[in-house]
Amino acid sequence: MIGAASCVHSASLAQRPDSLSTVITALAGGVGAARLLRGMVRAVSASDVIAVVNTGDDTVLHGLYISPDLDTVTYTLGGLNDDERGWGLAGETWKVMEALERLGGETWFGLGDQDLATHLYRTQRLASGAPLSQVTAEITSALGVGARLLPMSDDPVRTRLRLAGGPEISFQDYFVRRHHDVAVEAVRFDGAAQSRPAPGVLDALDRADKLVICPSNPVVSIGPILAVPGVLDALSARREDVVAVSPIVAGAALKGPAGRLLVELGHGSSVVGVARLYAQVAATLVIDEADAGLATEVEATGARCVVTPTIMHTPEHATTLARVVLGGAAAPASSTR
Ligand code: FO1
Repeated sequence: MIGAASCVHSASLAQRPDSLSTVITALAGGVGAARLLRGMVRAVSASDVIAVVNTGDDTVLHGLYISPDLDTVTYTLGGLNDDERGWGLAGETWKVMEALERLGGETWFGLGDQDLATHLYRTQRLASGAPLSQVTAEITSALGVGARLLPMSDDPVRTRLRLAGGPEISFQDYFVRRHHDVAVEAVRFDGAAQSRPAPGVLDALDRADKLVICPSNPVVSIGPILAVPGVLDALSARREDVVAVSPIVAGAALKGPAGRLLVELGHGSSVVGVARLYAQVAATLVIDEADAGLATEVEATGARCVVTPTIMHTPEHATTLARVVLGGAAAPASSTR
């Protein structure tokens, strides 16, 4: 496999002929994934896109079940998200948080007034016995999302981080409360071994024409999805059809702690470290032009390397990137959401 293909410039992929109705299954974390998925549903029919979304970040606060990555992807594909913040809803107000602060309640995790409706709805539906996958389908349908979003599992899987020389904490404690500004020595996915893929997940991996690993944190966003029994095997079996997009550009993550975590956990903060982490599951790694000098090292890991601009400043940039990632093999937009 090593050296089987030389480094490919994005233009040569984009010249491939289009084909109608190419089903794409993407593994997705939060903001970076949401942006690429928004590009995908502009590049192909939204109904041809399935996203398997990380739920390792999920948490219960104030008695409410919060599923941040599902909500970030849902709001972005529904055209409702706050683009600058990346998470939450555009035009959000924070009156409930202000009132909670006056009471001395916990406000380190910002829940906007409109966003709270999502968590209220989800919590009530889960309490009445509906699985997360069913509730997700209800929410995405109500918010006009054309793509199919699947939680990685209906069972609880929780990302836990052990701080260097310190305690083990929850993902949101690490990410939001401590601003991911603390050293981590280990990560584990509590409950993963007992979990089952949500209905439709393995089928989506088996049957997709193309599979994409979105530019999400390989350790704490994609890692939990791969930890659900059956997912790693299903993806490895499709390795030749899997394209991963590096979330690392010029040695650092554009957003969040991916760069820092990769270093702390011994993988190194470069596209080469990302290529090594995905060696078993992805035959192709898309890297940014800023990292073109590392393409040969990426290919030495056994991956085909595609060099292209990967920073999604605007939805148009995301659409261009999506077309490159899909190798031009997808139909032109029939949905422009
Ligand atoms: N991220 C923050 O940095 N601060 C917050 O207060 C915060 C609140 C929040 C509420 C709902 C939601 O769906 C997401 C929220 N996020 C917040 C984002 C989220 O915690 C992370 O971006 C993801 O878990 C990492 O992908």
